Amino acid sequence: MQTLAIVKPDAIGAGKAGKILAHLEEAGFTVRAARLVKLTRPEAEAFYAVHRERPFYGSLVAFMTSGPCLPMVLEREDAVSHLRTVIGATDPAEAAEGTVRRLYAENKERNGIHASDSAENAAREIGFFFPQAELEGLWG
Ligand code: FUP
Repeated sequence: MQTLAIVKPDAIGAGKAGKILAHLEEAGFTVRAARLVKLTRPEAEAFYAVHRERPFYGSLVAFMTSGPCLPMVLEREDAVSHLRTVIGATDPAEAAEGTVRRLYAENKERNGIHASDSAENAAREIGFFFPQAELEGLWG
């Protein structure tokens, strides 16, 4: 099973990408695809469209377009729910000890990493960043 993670601009800027990737690999995930990208405003708005009525939406879009981020396709058994456990709660201050957000993130907005929250969203979010042909070409 696959899911989508994004190492966010705060973690990339702080030089934490390598540590986060090692953490994810040690948690049993295989990296199936990855790419460093700088989201445009329309891309970030579309990715977080589900949150467009929330008060933090504008600030979240500004943050997500502030620098490069690293979307990646991760694979392991029970990938969606396992990755949610490994990254921890949205607010790093509330995230469990040893989780990616607790270890490497700053605050509720600059929270280091995104992970899909359902199998349906994982499929949609993987497709947002990685065309099927590109995924097949990497491993075929
Ligand atoms: P999560 O699934 O843990 O990433 O959290 P949500 O889907 O609830 O929120 C998506 C993103 O919105 C978070 F990663 C960070 C941002 N956010 C804020 O900036 N402020 C908030 O109060 C809640 C979320």
